[in-house]
Amino acid sequence: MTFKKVKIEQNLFSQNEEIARENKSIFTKHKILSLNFMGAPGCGKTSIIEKLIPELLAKKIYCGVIEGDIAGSFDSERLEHYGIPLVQINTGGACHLDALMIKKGMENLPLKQLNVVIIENVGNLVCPAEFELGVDCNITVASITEGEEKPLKYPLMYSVSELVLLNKIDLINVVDFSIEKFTRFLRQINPKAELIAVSGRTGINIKAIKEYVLKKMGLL
Ligand SMILES: Nc1nc2c(ncn2[C@@H]2O[C@H](COP(=O)(O)OP(=O)(O)OP(=O)(O)O)[C@@H](O)[C@H]2O)c(=O)[nH]1
Ligand SMILES: [Mg+2]
Repeated sequence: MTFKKVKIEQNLFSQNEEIARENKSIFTKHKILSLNFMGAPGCGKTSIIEKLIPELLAKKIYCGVIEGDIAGSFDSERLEHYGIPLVQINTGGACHLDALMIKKGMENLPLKQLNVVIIENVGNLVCPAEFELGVDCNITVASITEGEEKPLKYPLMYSVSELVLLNKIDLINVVDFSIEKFTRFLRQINPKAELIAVSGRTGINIKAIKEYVLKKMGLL
């Protein structure tokens, strides 16, 4: 019974990896930069995306978004006014997006017109990190209200990401949070990840995220 269960999981993961490779080649073919925003529920993924999109549009970088939620379309509704292509995926209970969901999402985006595809994964610090999607850049959003020790408690999430956004930095004077400690813990798990302290509310350092994206696109 236990053996059978493990075998099924291995098949699932290998099938996912195969589809993730297909996704990657579709993004590459269309010269699209794909970004996968992950993080705990409420860490500020949508808030950061809301602030980043107008920065990119101002540079004539056209974005499509795939929103992943267990249920509902609150986040898509928040982005609707930008008039950009949006796909809402409801996982119906699954705590992560998988490569097949992204493939289906891509089929519903006008890829020929896009430069960047932003994916907002389901709010969760565990499962999204286990499923490769075939993207160029995994991003973990951490918020200072979650505590400094999270990189050590959720190491996979922090180790698969090349960019970590430390959000809600506008609250630094009212939250008991040490940036030095967080950075030290992050470095134990992922010595290379870029770390940017940001605010999805006030816009602090959103321009630095834009610059990171431009660099990834070879435009800076
Ligand atoms: N003070 C402050 N509040 C923030 C910031 N970013 C987000 N919030 C607030 O945090 C709450 C959650 O923000 P969301 O952007 O919805 O978070 P999320 O990660 O997209 O949440 P899920 O999609 O549900 O996982 C909202 O009330 C935001 O206004 C920030 O930088 N500073
Ligand atoms: Mg959200």
